[in-house]
Amino acid sequence: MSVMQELAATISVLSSRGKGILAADESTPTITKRFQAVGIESTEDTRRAYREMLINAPGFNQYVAGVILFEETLNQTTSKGVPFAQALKGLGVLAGIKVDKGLVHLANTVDENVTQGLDGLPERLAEYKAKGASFAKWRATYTISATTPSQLAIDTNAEVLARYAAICQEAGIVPIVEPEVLIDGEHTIEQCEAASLPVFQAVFDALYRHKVKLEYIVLKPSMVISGKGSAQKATVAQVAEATVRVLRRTVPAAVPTINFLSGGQSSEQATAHLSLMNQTSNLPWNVSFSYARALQDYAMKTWQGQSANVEAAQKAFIKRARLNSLAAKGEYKESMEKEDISLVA
Ligand code: 5MM
Repeated sequence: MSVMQELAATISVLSSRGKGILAADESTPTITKRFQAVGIESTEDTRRAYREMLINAPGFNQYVAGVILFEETLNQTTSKGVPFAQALKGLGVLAGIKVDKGLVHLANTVDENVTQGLDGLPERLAEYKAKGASFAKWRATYTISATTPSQLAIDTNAEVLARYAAICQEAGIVPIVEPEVLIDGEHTIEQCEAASLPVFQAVFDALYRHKVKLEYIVLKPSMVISGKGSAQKATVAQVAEATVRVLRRTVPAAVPTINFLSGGQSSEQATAHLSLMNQTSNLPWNVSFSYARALQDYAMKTWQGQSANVEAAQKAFIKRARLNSLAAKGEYKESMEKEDISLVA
């Protein structure tokens, strides 16, 4: 298969309507923080058992087209001795891999970051591909304050995201391009809109400069939303409207699929926002999810690291996966939150 055929095959699965991506690629410090918050010890084995519990949830492949893994998980096997990527393949689900090496301070800025990990990326991609990964993920973050995001942070992160995406495509790996305007802060939705517009614009300028084929990327943006500490909480309708407005102004129709991150929203909010966006007419892209917390929070709390809780945790996970699958078609209703809809349709 040629590189272009590989990219086409992968993107056609990832952009399936009504399916999304499970982000299970928390680095060890991040998953440890999440586990500790609910009283679970973080060891190589608990992380493996937790992620195996998620991918073994009955019916999960009806709602999820791909799972982003952390390198540790890609190198692990399930309790049956099957490598994770192979276990996913058996379910008809694609394996992806977080390839960025995290955030570092961007020199000559005040508390802004750039994402690192380009050195040796082609070699790492070849290794990940041999292990079964067909797509990758790279996250850049931007903070909102009176002086940020700075033009320097916007330009630098856009350039790095585009270089990563070009390197992935050359290797036959579909890149998830993830610019995250962080929800932390007291900003209003208007301030978030004003910050998100140049961020997404710069990302697409850089993708163009680096000759990235937009037909073979997944865009994973943050939604346009009021800050966590804002006194003026934006409504679901305001978030859906502002997000669609910004994306229409910045994201070419050649991009097949936009899969949002949840970024610290509650599980219910992330689902409601996605569904309302999908009720907008004439969206040029598939609009779906690539959530970590909004898919996993209830499941993680329910699991508690106990095998006796696996079934209940899987039900909690499938409920969120199914509601988000409905939201990706604009068919979610708040009343569904109270229904026992965890069983496979
Ligand atoms: C923004 O984080 C991504 C989506 O997760 P949420 O839906 O919870 O916002 C997520 O894929 C993230 O990039 C990974 O968890 C890796 O994060 P770290 O902090 O471990 O690099």
